[in-house]
Amino acid sequence: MKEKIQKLTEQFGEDLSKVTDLTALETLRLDYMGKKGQIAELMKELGKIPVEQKKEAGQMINTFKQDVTSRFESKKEELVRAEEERMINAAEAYDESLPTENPCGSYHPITLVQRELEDIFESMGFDVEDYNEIVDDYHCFEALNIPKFHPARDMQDTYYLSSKNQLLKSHTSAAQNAIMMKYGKALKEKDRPIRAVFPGRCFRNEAIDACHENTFFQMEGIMIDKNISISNLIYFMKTMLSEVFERDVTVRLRPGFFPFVEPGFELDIQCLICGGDGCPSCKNSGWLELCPCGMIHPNVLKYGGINTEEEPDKYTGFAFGLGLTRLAMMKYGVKDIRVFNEGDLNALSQFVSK
Ligand code: FA5
Repeated sequence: MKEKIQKLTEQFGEDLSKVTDLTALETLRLDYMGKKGQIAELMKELGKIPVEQKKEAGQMINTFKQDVTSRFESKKEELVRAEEERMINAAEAYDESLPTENPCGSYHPITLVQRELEDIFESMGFDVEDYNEIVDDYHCFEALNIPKFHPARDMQDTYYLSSKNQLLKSHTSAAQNAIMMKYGKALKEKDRPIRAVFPGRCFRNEAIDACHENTFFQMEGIMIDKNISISNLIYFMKTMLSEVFERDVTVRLRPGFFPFVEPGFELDIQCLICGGDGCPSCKNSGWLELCPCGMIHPNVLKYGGINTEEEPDKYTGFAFGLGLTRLAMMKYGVKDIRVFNEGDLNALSQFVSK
């Protein structure tokens, strides 16, 4: 047993030194620590050896296991750090002062990110919906459980138009009610879950800085069916982020208040410009608010014609409001949000779809 463990220790060191990415590391972990891995084999052999040798052999296996675990963890940290550095350097590779070499024009980076997300959500069965930029007070606020004079209206400094109770859409949630109305019948009569994403331009009277614009894009999503829970929400958020960034990104979920969801969450992403150390792009916090979300409030489902007074809990759903412009900042390593609206072709033509 002793010799075998010694050999395995050497072999593990050799195997580990050849690992250069997280996928290979996971394969190696399974080889050694998986259900049918080397350590499990050793445990099986332990059952067969004489009783008087068992104690020593068991200790040796334990030491080996601890050694494998700790070396595995250090390697993982090393690989994650290297990947983060690669991302940060890639972010720095973007240079807005470079002259453009593209005579044909190119898609705006927000368009590229939007299309990529639409593809991801379509592959998960979501419909992509369009909605107006000028909306009325009812859709933007009241149908979302924000009555007139509710303090939550202060969260969005809105541009009201002089005519007919209209305003510039301050968030994509303004489309929720119309989408519930559009698909509610199929949900109730054909058991077809409502799954929709709706990207759109939003307007707010903001103090502009490196991560706030007065005109920016969001992509909203809702899913409504019987028995939809927070687990469904978290699954969709995780899948979407790992598909967009094609790697694990560090996110945190914390409670957040929005009158149209209960419970509500803020989903923040660790800033990919500074790697979490703090910079102007993340207001020196190391984190960027990216995608608030939550379970749709019962009143909103009622106003959308989904649930009735008789069966107020029949259907449940989640909603999220992704900051598309901020996502583009993180994805392409753009340090200042103003780049997207400035119309500088040198800067804007550098982005390409994957
Ligand atoms: C909302 O707009 C909610 N409607 C989102 C929501 C939908 C919550 C569904 C729950 C359920 P918020 O104001 O935090 O929430 O904006 C959402 C995201 O849009 C922010 O996290 C941020 O990424 C982006 N965003 C907000 N304001 C700006 C701005 N001025 N400039 C750029 N991006 C912004």
